[in-house]
Amino acid sequence: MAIELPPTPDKPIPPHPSPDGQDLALPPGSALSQEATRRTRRSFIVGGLAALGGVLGWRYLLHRPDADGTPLPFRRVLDANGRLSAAYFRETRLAPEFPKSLAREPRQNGNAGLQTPLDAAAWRLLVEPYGGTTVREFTLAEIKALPRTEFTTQLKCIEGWSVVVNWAGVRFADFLNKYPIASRSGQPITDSTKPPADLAPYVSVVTPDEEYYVGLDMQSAIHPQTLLCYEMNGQPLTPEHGAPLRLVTPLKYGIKHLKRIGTISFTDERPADYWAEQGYDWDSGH
Ligand SMILES: Nc1nc2c(c(=O)[nH]1)N[C@H]1C(S)=C(S)[C@@H](COP(=O)(O)O)O[C@H]1N2
Ligand SMILES: [Mo]
Repeated sequence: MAIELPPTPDKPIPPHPSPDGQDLALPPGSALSQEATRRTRRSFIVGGLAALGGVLGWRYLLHRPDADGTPLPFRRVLDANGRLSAAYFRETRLAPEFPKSLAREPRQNGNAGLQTPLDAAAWRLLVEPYGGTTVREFTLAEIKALPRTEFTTQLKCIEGWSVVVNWAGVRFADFLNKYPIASRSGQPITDSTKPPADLAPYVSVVTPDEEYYVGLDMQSAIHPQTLLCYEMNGQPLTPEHGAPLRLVTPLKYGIKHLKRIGTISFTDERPADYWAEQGYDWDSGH
């Protein structure tokens, strides 16, 4: 008997190793270092109890009820490890970078939101400040006036292909440092690992015609490799690759690299996302 399965996205490509020599120091006060402190204290207590309990205690541990096939106390440690690695990824993980000489032209993939001809002179980036009502307008020249960041990373499409591409633009975090419109208090982002407490939790990015739209969690949006990108492989973006401004966020699949940004807004709830609505993972990290 044939079982009809709903269409599902391709299996994600397994994560590749992070570059060597990363600084493993934990940012003080971060969720990660608090967890580490808590666990140190906890292991001290657990160590004392184990010494007291000896073999009897050990037997008790092994005969506690199972959770997912693992004795409960061990399952708790596994879960804590899971939380730790999630915190580590959020705070310090970088996509691997490649020599610029390996960069290639990616195929044009996906043209939702690119159907109308681009009027480059009339284009503006529109940003709705968090908790505000007055939309801010930015010209491409104003965006290019901000600090430039360039890197060469892999663009991975969820369909199963990838290509090394050199990107240049403005870090979204640098944009929010100069224009502090993502926190209610108007505080800038001076350090993406220590964002203001009242920063919006989500960012919505939409094409000018609203045909393509993606949502990002703020942690990903202010990651040091997330760009408002205006150049690909040393040339201004062409219309089919997202001129005049596109998103680049290399820890996520290509579906999040929205081409031809129209409006950016900040939200309390997960914003609508074109491919998430088709059943793909909302985060789409790899
Ligand atoms: N506006 C818009 N942006 C988009 C898409 C789209 O259909 N419309 N497709 C996405 C997908 S699935 C991929 S893989 C990348 C591909 O970028 P490229 O065409 O520059 O290679 O663009 C992303 N950005
Ligand atoms: Mo894609």
